[in-house]
Amino acid sequence: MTSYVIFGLGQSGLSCARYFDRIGRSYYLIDTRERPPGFDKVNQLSHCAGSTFGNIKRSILDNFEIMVLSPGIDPRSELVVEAKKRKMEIVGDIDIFARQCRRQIVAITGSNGKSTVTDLTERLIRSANKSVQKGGNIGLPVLDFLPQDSAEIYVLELSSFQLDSTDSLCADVAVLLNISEDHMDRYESFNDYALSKKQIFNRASVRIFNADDKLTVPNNTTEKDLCFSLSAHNCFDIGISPSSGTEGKVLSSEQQCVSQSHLAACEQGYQLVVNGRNIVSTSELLVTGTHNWMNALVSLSILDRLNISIDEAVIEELRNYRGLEHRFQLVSTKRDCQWINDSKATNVGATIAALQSLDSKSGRVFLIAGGDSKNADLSELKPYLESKVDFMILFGQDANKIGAVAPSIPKYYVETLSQAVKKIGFLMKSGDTILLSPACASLDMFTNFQERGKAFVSAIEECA
Ligand code: UMA
Ligand code: ADP
Repeated sequence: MTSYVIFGLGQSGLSCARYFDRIGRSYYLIDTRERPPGFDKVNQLSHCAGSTFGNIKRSILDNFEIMVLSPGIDPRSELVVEAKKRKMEIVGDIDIFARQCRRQIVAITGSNGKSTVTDLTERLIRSANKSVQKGGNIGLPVLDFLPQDSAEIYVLELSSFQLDSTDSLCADVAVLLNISEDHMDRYESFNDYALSKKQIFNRASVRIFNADDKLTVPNNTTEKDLCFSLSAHNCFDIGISPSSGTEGKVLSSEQQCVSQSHLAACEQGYQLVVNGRNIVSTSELLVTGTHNWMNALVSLSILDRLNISIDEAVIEELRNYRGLEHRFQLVSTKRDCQWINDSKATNVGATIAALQSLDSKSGRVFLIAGGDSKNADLSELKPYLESKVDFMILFGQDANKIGAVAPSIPKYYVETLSQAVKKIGFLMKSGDTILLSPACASLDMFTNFQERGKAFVSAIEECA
Protein backbone atom coordinates (compact mmCIF):
# COMPACT_ATOMS: atom_id res chain seq x y z
CA MET A 1 0.00 0.00 0.00
CA THR A 2 1.20 3.51 -0.80
CA SER A 3 2.56 5.19 2.29
CA TYR A 4 2.50 8.92 2.91
CA VAL A 5 4.70 11.17 5.02
CA ILE A 6 3.41 14.70 5.60
CA PHE A 7 6.39 17.05 5.97
CA GLY A 8 5.42 20.17 7.92
CA LEU A 9 2.69 20.50 10.52
CA GLY A 10 1.65 24.09 9.90
CA GLN A 11 -1.68 25.06 8.36
CA SER A 12 -1.15 23.08 5.14
CA GLY A 13 0.17 19.91 6.78
CA LEU A 14 -2.59 19.86 9.36
CA SER A 15 -5.30 20.35 6.75
CA CYS A 16 -3.80 17.51 4.71
CA ALA A 17 -3.81 15.23 7.78
CA ARG A 18 -7.46 16.08 8.42
CA TYR A 19 -8.33 15.41 4.78
CA PHE A 20 -6.58 12.04 4.92
CA ASP A 21 -8.56 11.29 8.11
CA ARG A 22 -11.79 12.07 6.25
CA ILE A 23 -10.96 9.73 3.38
CA GLY A 24 -9.50 7.02 5.62
CA ARG A 25 -5.86 7.19 4.47
CA SER A 26 -3.07 6.68 7.00
CA TYR A 27 0.03 8.89 7.15
CA TYR A 28 3.08 9.79 9.23
CA LEU A 29 3.89 13.36 10.33
CA ILE A 30 7.30 15.03 10.47
CA ASP A 31 8.40 18.59 11.18
CA THR A 32 11.84 20.03 11.97
CA ARG A 33 10.28 22.23 14.66
CA GLU A 34 10.13 20.67 18.16
CA ARG A 35 6.62 22.02 18.66
CA PRO A 36 5.13 22.86 15.25
CA PRO A 37 1.88 24.87 15.19
CA GLY A 38 -0.30 21.72 14.82
CA PHE A 39 1.44 19.91 17.72
CA ASP A 40 -1.50 20.10 20.16
CA LYS A 41 -3.92 18.74 17.54
CA VAL A 42 -2.03 15.52 16.80
CA ASN A 43 -3.93 13.45 19.38
CA GLN A 44 -7.22 14.42 17.70
CA LEU A 45 -6.13 12.93 14.35
CA SER A 46 -7.65 9.53 13.61
CA HIS A 47 -5.36 8.06 10.93
CA CYS A 48 -1.98 9.36 12.09
CA ALA A 49 0.37 6.36 12.20
CA GLY A 50 3.05 8.26 14.12
CA SER A 51 5.07 11.46 14.22
CA THR A 52 8.60 12.80 14.67
CA PHE A 53 9.26 16.45 15.48
CA GLY A 54 12.60 18.21 15.87
CA ASN A 55 15.70 16.43 14.67
CA ILE A 56 14.74 14.12 11.81
CA LYS A 57 17.07 11.43 10.48
CA ARG A 58 17.14 10.68 6.76
CA SER A 59 16.45 7.02 7.46
CA ILE A 60 12.89 7.96 8.41
CA LEU A 61 12.21 8.11 4.67
CA ASP A 62 12.83 4.33 4.35
CA ASN A 63 9.20 3.78 5.25
CA PHE A 64 7.47 6.04 2.72
CA GLU A 65 6.77 6.43 -0.99
CA ILE A 66 5.06 9.82 -1.18
CA MET A 67 6.04 13.04 0.61
CA VAL A 68 3.41 15.76 1.04
CA LEU A 69 5.58 18.86 1.24
CA SER A 70 4.47 22.04 3.03
CA PRO A 71 5.09 25.27 1.11
CA GLY A 72 7.29 26.85 3.78
CA ILE A 73 9.92 24.11 3.47
CA ASP A 74 12.79 24.91 1.14
CA PRO A 75 13.07 22.19 -1.53
CA ARG A 76 16.86 22.50 -1.15
CA SER A 77 16.65 21.29 2.46
CA GLU A 78 18.43 18.03 3.30
CA LEU A 79 15.39 15.82 3.72
CA VAL A 80 13.72 16.96 0.49
CA VAL A 81 16.93 16.49 -1.48
CA GLU A 82 17.20 13.01 0.01
CA ALA A 83 13.58 12.23 -0.91
CA LYS A 84 14.28 13.30 -4.51
CA LYS A 85 17.40 11.14 -4.59
CA ARG A 86 15.29 8.18 -3.54
CA LYS A 87 12.81 9.04 -6.32
CA MET A 88 9.97 9.48 -3.86
CA GLU A 89 6.96 11.29 -5.27
CA ILE A 90 6.79 14.82 -3.82
CA VAL A 91 3.44 16.61 -3.89
CA GLY A 92 2.00 19.77 -2.40
CA ASP A 93 -1.49 20.32 -1.01
CA ILE A 94 -2.54 22.23 -4.16
CA ASP A 95 -1.55 19.23 -6.27
CA ILE A 96 -3.65 16.84 -4.18
CA PHE A 97 -6.56 19.27 -4.38
CA ALA A 98 -6.22 19.75 -8.14
CA ARG A 99 -6.32 16.00 -8.77
CA GLN A 100 -9.60 15.61 -6.87
CA CYS A 101 -11.46 18.85 -7.54
CA ARG A 102 -14.17 18.59 -10.20
CA ARG A 103 -15.20 22.26 -10.11
CA GLN A 104 -13.92 25.38 -11.86
CA ILE A 105 -10.64 26.75 -10.54
CA VAL A 106 -9.38 30.32 -10.84
CA ALA A 107 -5.69 30.40 -9.84
CA ILE A 108 -4.07 33.72 -8.98
CA THR A 109 -0.40 34.48 -8.46
CA GLY A 110 1.98 37.43 -8.67
CA SER A 111 4.44 39.17 -6.39
CA ASN A 112 1.80 41.61 -5.11
CA GLY A 113 -1.98 41.90 -5.08
CA LYS A 114 -2.77 38.16 -4.86
CA SER A 115 -4.82 38.33 -1.65
CA THR A 116 -6.69 41.45 -2.72
CA VAL A 117 -7.60 40.06 -6.15
CA THR A 118 -8.53 36.67 -4.64
CA ASP A 119 -10.77 38.27 -2.04
CA LEU A 120 -12.41 40.71 -4.44
CA THR A 121 -12.95 38.06 -7.12
CA GLU A 122 -14.68 35.79 -4.63
CA ARG A 123 -16.98 38.66 -3.59
CA LEU A 124 -17.83 39.62 -7.16
CA ILE A 125 -18.58 36.03 -8.17
CA ARG A 126 -20.78 35.60 -5.09
CA SER A 127 -22.66 38.79 -5.92
CA ALA A 128 -23.48 37.14 -9.27
CA ASN A 129 -25.23 34.39 -7.31
CA LYS A 130 -22.65 31.66 -7.86
CA SER A 131 -21.41 29.45 -5.06
CA VAL A 132 -17.74 30.25 -4.65
CA GLN A 133 -14.95 29.68 -2.16
CA LYS A 134 -11.56 31.36 -1.86
CA GLY A 135 -8.52 29.54 -0.51
CA GLY A 136 -4.80 28.79 -0.69
CA ASN A 137 -2.03 31.15 0.35
CA ILE A 138 -4.62 33.65 1.58
CA GLY A 139 -4.71 31.52 4.74
CA LEU A 140 -7.41 28.95 3.95
CA PRO A 141 -5.73 25.64 3.09
CA VAL A 142 -7.42 24.06 0.09
CA LEU A 143 -7.68 20.51 1.40
CA ASP A 144 -10.23 21.76 3.94
CA PHE A 145 -12.65 21.90 0.96
CA LEU A 146 -12.38 18.18 0.15
CA PRO A 147 -13.91 15.70 -0.27
CA GLN A 148 -17.22 17.64 -0.23
CA ASP A 149 -16.13 19.87 -3.14
CA SER A 150 -19.29 21.90 -2.64
CA ALA A 151 -18.53 25.24 -4.33
CA GLU A 152 -19.11 25.76 -8.06
CA ILE A 153 -15.96 27.84 -8.40
CA TYR A 154 -12.75 27.93 -6.32
CA VAL A 155 -10.67 31.09 -6.36
CA LEU A 156 -7.17 30.16 -5.22
CA GLU A 157 -4.32 32.43 -4.23
CA LEU A 158 -1.10 30.56 -5.03
CA SER A 159 2.39 31.46 -3.87
CA SER A 160 5.49 30.54 -5.85
CA PHE A 161 6.26 28.04 -3.06
CA GLN A 162 2.96 26.30 -3.71
CA LEU A 163 3.43 26.37 -7.48
CA ASP A 164 6.83 24.70 -7.07
CA SER A 165 5.17 21.55 -5.73
CA THR A 166 2.20 21.54 -8.13
CA ASP A 167 2.18 19.54 -11.37
CA SER A 168 -1.49 18.61 -11.76
CA LEU A 169 -3.27 21.95 -11.67
CA CYS A 170 -5.26 22.71 -14.84
CA ALA A 171 -6.75 26.08 -13.94
CA ASP A 172 -9.83 27.22 -15.84
CA VAL A 173 -8.47 30.75 -15.50
CA ALA A 174 -4.83 31.38 -14.47
CA VAL A 175 -3.81 34.92 -13.51
CA LEU A 176 -0.28 36.32 -13.24
CA LEU A 177 -0.53 39.83 -11.78
CA ASN A 178 3.08 41.06 -11.76
CA ILE A 179 6.60 39.88 -11.03
CA SER A 180 9.04 41.84 -8.90
CA GLU A 181 11.81 40.65 -6.64
CA ASP A 182 10.73 38.66 -3.59
CA HIS A 183 11.83 35.57 -1.67
CA MET A 184 15.39 35.85 -2.92
CA ASP A 185 16.42 33.82 0.13
CA ARG A 186 14.56 30.87 -1.42
CA TYR A 187 15.49 31.17 -5.13
CA GLU A 188 18.94 31.00 -6.74
CA SER A 189 18.14 33.92 -9.05
CA PHE A 190 15.37 36.36 -10.01
CA ASN A 191 14.92 34.36 -13.20
CA ASP A 192 14.23 31.19 -11.16
CA TYR A 193 11.62 33.08 -9.14
CA ALA A 194 9.96 34.43 -12.30
CA LEU A 195 9.88 30.94 -13.83
CA SER A 196 8.30 29.63 -10.66
CA LYS A 197 5.49 32.18 -10.97
CA LYS A 198 4.94 31.42 -14.65
CA GLN A 199 4.19 27.78 -13.82
CA ILE A 200 0.64 28.97 -13.09
CA PHE A 201 0.05 29.03 -16.86
CA ASN A 202 0.95 25.35 -17.31
CA ARG A 203 -2.09 23.46 -18.58
CA ALA A 204 -4.42 26.48 -17.95
CA SER A 205 -7.43 26.94 -20.25
CA VAL A 206 -7.37 30.75 -20.11
CA ARG A 207 -4.44 32.98 -19.16
CA ILE A 208 -4.75 36.55 -17.81
CA PHE A 209 -1.51 38.55 -17.81
CA ASN A 210 -0.15 42.05 -17.34
CA ALA A 211 0.75 43.89 -20.55
CA ASP A 212 2.72 46.45 -18.48
CA ASP A 213 4.96 43.76 -17.01
CA LYS A 214 6.55 41.78 -19.81
CA LEU A 215 7.73 39.07 -17.44
CA THR A 216 4.12 37.96 -17.04
CA VAL A 217 3.44 37.50 -20.76
CA PRO A 218 2.96 33.81 -21.68
CA ASN A 219 5.15 32.33 -24.39
CA ASN A 220 2.12 31.72 -26.60
CA THR A 221 -1.36 33.19 -26.40
CA THR A 222 -4.73 32.05 -27.71
CA GLU A 223 -7.95 33.92 -28.46
CA LYS A 224 -9.26 32.94 -25.01
CA ASP A 225 -6.49 34.80 -23.16
CA LEU A 226 -6.76 38.34 -21.84
CA CYS A 227 -4.18 40.99 -21.05
CA PHE A 228 -4.69 43.97 -18.74
CA SER A 229 -2.87 47.26 -18.75
CA LEU A 230 -2.84 50.79 -17.38
CA SER A 231 -3.57 52.03 -20.88
CA ALA A 232 -4.78 50.55 -24.15
CA HIS A 233 -1.51 51.69 -25.78
CA ASN A 234 0.65 49.39 -23.72
CA CYS A 235 -0.98 46.45 -25.42
CA PHE A 236 0.62 47.66 -28.67
CA ASP A 237 4.05 47.41 -27.07
CA ILE A 238 3.78 43.69 -26.57
CA GLY A 239 2.40 43.23 -30.03
CA ILE A 240 -1.31 43.31 -29.32
CA SER A 241 -3.33 45.80 -31.28
CA PRO A 242 -6.70 46.88 -29.92
CA SER A 243 -9.03 46.50 -32.88
CA SER A 244 -12.29 48.44 -33.18
CA GLY A 245 -13.71 47.33 -29.88
CA THR A 246 -13.55 44.20 -27.96
CA GLU A 247 -10.64 42.19 -29.23
CA GLY A 248 -7.04 42.68 -30.20
CA LYS A 249 -4.59 40.69 -32.24
CA VAL A 250 -1.22 39.35 -31.33
CA LEU A 251 1.04 40.41 -34.13
CA SER A 252 3.40 37.52 -33.57
CA SER A 253 3.93 34.83 -36.16
CA GLU A 254 1.05 32.86 -34.67
CA GLN A 255 -1.36 35.79 -35.24
CA GLN A 256 -3.48 34.75 -32.28
CA CYS A 257 -6.13 36.95 -30.68
CA VAL A 258 -6.39 38.08 -27.10
CA SER A 259 -8.89 40.30 -25.32
CA GLN A 260 -7.83 43.20 -23.18
CA SER A 261 -8.87 45.30 -20.21
CA HIS A 262 -7.45 48.70 -19.36
CA LEU A 263 -7.92 52.05 -17.64
CA ALA A 264 -9.15 54.90 -19.83
CA ALA A 265 -8.83 58.53 -18.70
CA CYS A 266 -12.18 60.27 -18.19
CA GLU A 267 -13.40 63.45 -16.51
CA GLN A 268 -13.86 61.83 -13.11
CA GLY A 269 -10.56 59.94 -13.14
CA TYR A 270 -10.42 56.65 -15.01
CA GLN A 271 -12.91 54.22 -16.43
CA LEU A 272 -12.36 50.50 -15.90
CA VAL A 273 -12.75 49.09 -19.42
CA VAL A 274 -13.19 45.34 -19.58
CA ASN A 275 -12.99 43.68 -22.96
CA GLY A 276 -14.32 46.79 -24.70
CA ARG A 277 -17.03 47.66 -22.18
CA ASN A 278 -16.91 50.66 -19.82
CA ILE A 279 -17.79 49.23 -16.41
CA VAL A 280 -17.30 51.89 -13.74
CA SER A 281 -15.34 55.04 -12.98
CA THR A 282 -12.58 54.91 -10.34
CA SER A 283 -14.20 57.94 -8.67
CA GLU A 284 -17.09 55.65 -7.70
CA LEU A 285 -14.81 53.17 -5.92
CA LEU A 286 -13.87 53.21 -2.22
CA VAL A 287 -10.44 51.68 -2.85
CA THR A 288 -7.69 54.12 -3.73
CA GLY A 289 -4.35 53.79 -5.48
CA THR A 290 -3.64 52.84 -9.08
CA HIS A 291 -2.60 49.35 -8.01
CA ASN A 292 -6.02 48.78 -6.45
CA TRP A 293 -7.79 49.96 -9.61
CA MET A 294 -5.68 47.46 -11.54
CA ASN A 295 -6.70 44.78 -9.05
CA ALA A 296 -10.36 45.66 -9.64
CA LEU A 297 -9.78 45.49 -13.39
CA VAL A 298 -8.28 42.02 -13.03
CA SER A 299 -11.17 40.73 -10.89
CA LEU A 300 -13.68 41.99 -13.45
CA SER A 301 -11.61 40.41 -16.22
CA ILE A 302 -11.77 37.07 -14.42
CA LEU A 303 -15.57 37.26 -14.37
CA ASP A 304 -15.52 38.15 -18.06
CA ARG A 305 -13.42 35.07 -18.84
CA LEU A 306 -15.70 32.86 -16.73
CA ASN A 307 -18.64 34.18 -18.76
CA ILE A 308 -20.22 35.62 -15.63
CA SER A 309 -22.28 38.64 -16.51
CA ILE A 310 -20.94 41.87 -14.96
CA ASP A 311 -24.35 43.20 -14.01
CA GLU A 312 -25.40 46.00 -11.63
CA ALA A 313 -25.17 43.73 -8.54
CA VAL A 314 -21.54 42.92 -9.37
CA ILE A 315 -20.67 46.56 -10.01
CA GLU A 316 -22.34 47.63 -6.75
CA GLU A 317 -20.27 45.03 -4.86
CA LEU A 318 -17.13 46.48 -6.45
CA ARG A 319 -18.12 50.04 -5.58
CA ASN A 320 -18.51 49.05 -1.92
CA TYR A 321 -15.27 47.07 -1.67
CA ARG A 322 -12.96 48.51 1.00
CA GLY A 323 -9.91 46.32 0.43
CA LEU A 324 -8.20 44.10 2.97
CA GLU A 325 -6.72 45.15 6.30
CA HIS A 326 -3.02 46.09 6.36
CA ARG A 327 -2.93 46.82 2.61
CA PHE A 328 -2.58 50.55 1.93
CA GLN A 329 -5.36 51.10 4.45
CA LEU A 330 -6.23 54.53 5.85
CA VAL A 331 -6.36 53.76 9.58
CA SER A 332 -6.50 57.22 11.16
CA THR A 333 -6.80 60.91 10.45
CA LYS A 334 -5.47 61.87 13.86
CA ARG A 335 -3.98 65.38 14.08
CA ASP A 336 -5.40 66.08 10.62
CA CYS A 337 -2.93 63.72 8.95
CA GLN A 338 -3.40 60.61 6.82
CA TRP A 339 -2.06 57.53 8.63
CA ILE A 340 -1.77 54.61 6.20
CA ASN A 341 -1.14 51.03 7.32
CA ASP A 342 0.51 49.10 4.52
CA SER A 343 2.16 46.49 6.75
CA LYS A 344 1.58 43.81 4.08
CA ALA A 345 4.15 45.59 1.89
CA THR A 346 6.74 42.90 2.53
CA ASN A 347 8.73 43.54 -0.65
CA VAL A 348 10.05 46.43 -2.72
CA GLY A 349 7.32 46.22 -5.40
CA ALA A 350 4.52 46.75 -2.87
CA THR A 351 6.23 49.79 -1.33
CA ILE A 352 6.79 51.28 -4.79
CA ALA A 353 3.06 50.79 -5.54
CA ALA A 354 2.18 52.57 -2.28
CA LEU A 355 4.51 55.50 -2.99
CA GLN A 356 3.18 55.81 -6.55
CA SER A 357 -0.35 55.95 -5.17
CA LEU A 358 0.32 58.92 -2.88
CA ASP A 359 -1.29 62.09 -4.09
CA SER A 360 1.58 64.38 -5.11
CA LYS A 361 -0.36 67.49 -4.07
CA SER A 362 -0.77 66.40 -0.45
CA GLY A 363 1.57 67.45 2.40
CA ARG A 364 4.88 65.92 3.42
CA VAL A 365 5.38 62.16 3.50
CA PHE A 366 6.89 60.21 6.40
CA LEU A 367 7.77 56.65 5.41
CA ILE A 368 8.23 54.02 8.12
CA ALA A 369 10.15 51.06 6.69
CA GLY A 370 12.45 48.17 7.61
CA GLY A 371 12.45 44.55 8.78
CA ASP A 372 13.76 41.47 7.00
CA SER A 373 14.51 42.31 3.36
CA LYS A 374 14.85 38.63 2.37
CA ASN A 375 18.12 39.39 0.48
CA ALA A 376 16.28 41.71 -1.94
CA ASP A 377 17.99 44.37 -4.01
CA LEU A 378 16.53 47.49 -2.40
CA SER A 379 18.05 49.97 -4.86
CA GLU A 380 14.91 50.00 -7.03
CA LEU A 381 13.27 52.04 -4.29
CA LYS A 382 15.65 54.97 -4.80
CA PRO A 383 13.81 57.11 -7.39
CA TYR A 384 10.46 56.63 -5.62
CA LEU A 385 11.92 57.53 -2.23
CA GLU A 386 13.62 60.59 -3.66
CA SER A 387 10.52 61.87 -5.45
CA LYS A 388 7.88 61.10 -2.81
CA VAL A 389 9.38 60.84 0.69
CA ASP A 390 10.36 63.74 2.97
CA PHE A 391 11.44 61.77 6.07
CA MET A 392 12.31 58.12 6.59
CA ILE A 393 11.86 56.41 9.95
CA LEU A 394 13.70 53.09 9.83
CA PHE A 395 13.59 50.07 12.10
CA GLY A 396 14.34 46.33 12.21
CA GLN A 397 17.11 44.07 10.93
CA ASP A 398 17.69 45.78 7.55
CA ALA A 399 17.06 49.42 8.59
CA ASN A 400 20.58 50.45 7.54
CA LYS A 401 20.27 48.76 4.14
CA ILE A 402 17.16 50.79 3.32
CA GLY A 403 18.68 53.97 4.71
CA ALA A 404 21.69 53.54 2.41
CA VAL A 405 19.44 53.57 -0.67
CA ALA A 406 18.54 57.26 -0.35
CA PRO A 407 21.33 59.09 1.50
CA SER A 408 19.88 62.54 0.76
CA ILE A 409 16.59 61.98 2.62
CA PRO A 410 16.54 62.96 6.33
CA LYS A 411 16.17 59.79 8.37
CA TYR A 412 15.84 58.51 11.93
CA TYR A 413 16.60 55.04 13.23
CA VAL A 414 14.34 53.62 15.94
CA GLU A 415 13.90 50.31 17.78
CA THR A 416 10.11 50.00 17.81
CA LEU A 417 7.02 51.21 15.96
CA SER A 418 5.89 53.22 18.98
CA GLN A 419 9.24 55.05 18.97
CA ALA A 420 8.70 55.67 15.24
CA VAL A 421 5.26 57.19 15.82
CA LYS A 422 6.51 59.26 18.79
CA LYS A 423 9.33 60.67 16.65
CA ILE A 424 6.91 61.54 13.86
CA GLY A 425 4.62 63.14 16.47
CA PHE A 426 7.30 65.80 17.09
CA LEU A 427 7.92 66.52 13.41
CA MET A 428 4.50 66.31 11.79
CA LYS A 429 2.06 69.03 10.92
CA SER A 430 -1.48 69.10 9.60
CA GLY A 431 -1.84 67.70 6.06
CA ASP A 432 1.10 65.26 6.28
CA THR A 433 0.91 61.59 5.32
CA ILE A 434 2.45 58.88 7.49
CA LEU A 435 2.89 55.62 5.62
CA LEU A 436 3.95 52.32 7.17
CA SER A 437 5.09 50.41 4.07
CA PRO A 438 8.14 48.46 5.23
CA ALA A 439 9.35 46.84 1.95
CA CYS A 440 10.43 43.98 4.22
CA ALA A 441 8.99 40.93 5.95
CA SER A 442 8.08 41.39 9.61
CA LEU A 443 9.46 38.12 10.95
CA ASP A 444 12.58 39.63 12.58
CA MET A 445 10.36 41.48 15.09
CA PHE A 446 6.77 40.23 14.80
CA THR A 447 4.88 36.94 14.37
CA ASN A 448 3.46 38.20 11.07
CA PHE A 449 2.50 41.33 9.10
CA GLN A 450 -0.88 41.51 10.86
CA GLU A 451 0.81 41.91 14.24
CA ARG A 452 3.08 44.62 12.81
CA GLY A 453 0.06 46.49 11.41
CA LYS A 454 -1.78 46.23 14.74
CA ALA A 455 1.31 47.53 16.58
CA PHE A 456 1.28 50.56 14.25
CA VAL A 457 -2.40 51.26 14.89
CA SER A 458 -1.93 50.95 18.68
CA ALA A 459 1.07 53.27 18.50
CA ILE A 460 -1.01 55.89 16.68
CA GLU A 461 -3.71 55.69 19.35
CA GLU A 462 -1.21 55.91 22.22
CA CYS A 463 1.67 58.04 20.98
CA ALA A 464 0.63 60.37 18.19
N1 UMA B 1 8.97 25.08 8.88
C1 UMA B 1 10.04 24.51 9.50
N2 UMA B 1 10.10 23.16 9.57
C2 UMA B 1 9.15 22.37 9.05
C3 UMA B 1 8.03 22.96 8.43
C4 UMA B 1 7.97 24.34 8.34
O1 UMA B 1 10.93 25.19 10.00
O2 UMA B 1 9.28 21.13 9.17
C5 UMA B 1 8.89 26.54 8.80
C6 UMA B 1 8.97 27.06 7.36
O3 UMA B 1 10.27 27.20 6.91
C7 UMA B 1 8.18 28.36 7.45
C8 UMA B 1 7.15 28.09 8.56
O4 UMA B 1 7.62 26.94 9.23
O5 UMA B 1 9.02 29.41 7.86
C9 UMA B 1 5.75 27.90 8.03
O6 UMA B 1 5.78 26.96 6.95
P1 UMA B 1 4.57 25.97 6.65
O7 UMA B 1 4.87 25.28 5.38
O8 UMA B 1 4.28 25.15 7.86
O9 UMA B 1 3.37 27.01 6.44
P2 UMA B 1 1.81 26.77 6.67
O10 UMA B 1 1.45 27.05 8.09
O11 UMA B 1 1.41 25.48 6.10
O12 UMA B 1 1.22 27.98 5.81
C10 UMA B 1 1.31 27.89 4.39
C11 UMA B 1 1.75 29.23 3.85
N3 UMA B 1 3.03 29.60 4.44
C12 UMA B 1 4.16 29.62 3.72
O13 UMA B 1 4.20 29.34 2.55
C13 UMA B 1 5.42 30.05 4.44
C14 UMA B 1 0.70 30.28 4.19
O14 UMA B 1 1.05 31.49 3.53
C15 UMA B 1 -0.65 29.85 3.66
O15 UMA B 1 -1.63 30.79 4.07
C16 UMA B 1 -1.00 28.47 4.21
O16 UMA B 1 0.04 27.53 3.86
C17 UMA B 1 -2.32 27.93 3.64
O17 UMA B 1 -2.22 27.65 2.28
C18 UMA B 1 1.63 32.53 4.36
C19 UMA B 1 2.89 33.07 3.73
O18 UMA B 1 3.67 33.71 4.41
C20 UMA B 1 0.63 33.69 4.47
N4 UMA B 1 3.13 32.84 2.43
C21 UMA B 1 4.25 33.40 1.73
C22 UMA B 1 3.92 34.79 1.21
O19 UMA B 1 2.72 35.10 1.04
O20 UMA B 1 4.87 35.55 0.92
C23 UMA B 1 4.60 32.50 0.54
P1 ADP C 1 -0.09 39.47 -1.84
O1 ADP C 1 -1.12 38.48 -1.39
O2 ADP C 1 0.44 39.19 -3.21
O3 ADP C 1 0.97 39.73 -0.84
P2 ADP C 1 -1.85 41.72 -1.12
O4 ADP C 1 -3.13 41.98 -1.82
O5 ADP C 1 -1.91 41.12 0.24
O6 ADP C 1 -0.91 40.85 -2.08
O7 ADP C 1 -1.03 43.07 -1.03
C1 ADP C 1 0.34 43.04 -0.59
C2 ADP C 1 0.98 44.41 -0.75
O8 ADP C 1 1.04 44.75 -2.12
C3 ADP C 1 0.22 45.55 -0.08
O9 ADP C 1 1.20 46.44 0.39
C4 ADP C 1 -0.62 46.15 -1.20
O10 ADP C 1 -0.90 47.52 -1.00
C5 ADP C 1 0.32 45.95 -2.40
N1 ADP C 1 -0.41 45.69 -3.65
C6 ADP C 1 -1.68 45.24 -3.82
N2 ADP C 1 -1.97 45.10 -5.12
C7 ADP C 1 -0.86 45.44 -5.81
C8 ADP C 1 -0.54 45.49 -7.21
N3 ADP C 1 -1.42 45.14 -8.13
N4 ADP C 1 0.72 45.89 -7.55
C9 ADP C 1 1.63 46.22 -6.61
N5 ADP C 1 1.37 46.22 -5.29
C10 ADP C 1 0.15 45.82 -4.88
